[in-house]
Amino acid sequence: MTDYETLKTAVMKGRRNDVTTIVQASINEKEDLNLLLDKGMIPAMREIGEKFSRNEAYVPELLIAARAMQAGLTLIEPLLAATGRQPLGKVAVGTVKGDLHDIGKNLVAIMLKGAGYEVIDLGVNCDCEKFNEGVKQGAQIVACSSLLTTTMPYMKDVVDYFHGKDVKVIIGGAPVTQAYCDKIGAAGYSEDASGAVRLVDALLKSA
Ligand code: B1M
Repeated sequence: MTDYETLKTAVMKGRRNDVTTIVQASINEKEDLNLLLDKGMIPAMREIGEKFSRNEAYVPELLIAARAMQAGLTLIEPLLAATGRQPLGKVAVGTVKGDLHDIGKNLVAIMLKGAGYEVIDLGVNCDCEKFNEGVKQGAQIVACSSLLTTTMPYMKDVVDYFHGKDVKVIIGGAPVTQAYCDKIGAAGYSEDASGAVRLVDALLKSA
């Protein structure tokens, strides 16, 4: 029987091989894979994300935890798809037009996946039409990332593009602020990746 605390610690510490071994053993034993996610891996990513928000963990730790999480997910995902586990919701993430920075966006995507959301990763340099592709695939939320003061204004184009449509646009990235979010009428802003998870949780709960 899987020790979920051991699995959680292995993800948080970024011990990819340990995660793979534990997850594979659980699969071999035909254990409930939802429990692996709900009691081990997802709480691990949530906790490391919270530590990151409190400056108790840093980008490299987040990335190695994410890599360990991904190693486990790679084993579990096809099996879960076959059992029909429902994701909590669908989010399209992308870095806005003109901007090629993707490390923060990738962290947001990983944290959302880790929290149980289905993520459509649209990549970098996304224009409104590209974001709309995510919406056409069922995304209820569009999460835009920008790292440059020159690309940040494009977030308003995205907000305006989806105005009146049944989709919420949320924004983040180093130069972005809550004041900017309020100014352009986005549905929400978060400072970091775990904040993005909390924001999506709140927006989908209130929908
Ligand atoms: Co660039 N770059 N860069 N760069 N780069 C910055 C952003 C810069 C601040 C460096 C500097 O001058 N001090 C500066 C921007 C200045 C400004 O606009 N005010 C800059 C510049 C100028 C440029 C170029 C123009 C340089 C040039 O070519 N002359 C060029 C632009 C290219 C382009 O995009 N068109 C450029 C290129 C690059 C590299 C390709 C070399 C590389 C990117 C590699 C990659 O991403 N694959 C790069 C890097 C690495 C950086 C720095 C050093 C690090 C960015 C990073 O990854 N941070 C950066 C300086 C810095 O930030 N100290 C810099 C780590 C990451 C985890 O943080 O992305 O902020 P961040 O994401 C956070 C939060 O912001 C938030 O969550 C994440 C995790 O907590 N978040 C969201 C992000 N997106 C979110 C979306 C959400 C919610 C939260 O949705 C709801």
